[in-house]
Amino acid sequence: MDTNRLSKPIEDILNKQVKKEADAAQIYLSYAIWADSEGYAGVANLLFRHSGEERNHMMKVIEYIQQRGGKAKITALAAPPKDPKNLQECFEKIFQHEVDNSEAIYEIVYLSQKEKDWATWNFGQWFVKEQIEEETLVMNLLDKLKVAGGPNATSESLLYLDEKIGQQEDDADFARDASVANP
Ligand code: OFO
Repeated sequence: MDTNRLSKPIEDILNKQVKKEADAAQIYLSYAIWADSEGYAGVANLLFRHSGEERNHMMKVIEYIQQRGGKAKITALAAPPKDPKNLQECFEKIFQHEVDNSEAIYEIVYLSQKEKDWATWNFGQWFVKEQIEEETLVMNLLDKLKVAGGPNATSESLLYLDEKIGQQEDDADFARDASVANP
């Protein structure tokens, strides 16, 4: 008896998302290493933690596929992007990445609506909400950098900004309480 409750297109798009989340974890990891090497310890801390969060997103999708009787697929990962030139480019690239990811989530929700797969539609809503938070998080980083002087920020203002971002750790509950159930 076939107990798979996911259609082939839904299972495929969810598996595409598994890879996207794994790729995202690699992107954040590579930018975190870049930030650390540049001396931005606060930014590196945030990005390292966020990499873990992306991996938890991947696990959440895998768990859902398995729970619905499908089969999650693990594939090769994309190479991470090359190092950014500066913090401005780092935050801009991350923002673009999050927007692209939101689009991918919307595609899942759209397809599930088209197929009347309300379980997947409901599952997708968690990610829709999460993407609002993630886009806001990066918009706030860009805003802070703008106030610090943007691409022309002085070393002093960047040092101050980095310290401030590093201090975000305690109120960043996404990182503090992260788990598969609560990524
Ligand atoms: Fe950056 O978010 Fe996953 O989905």
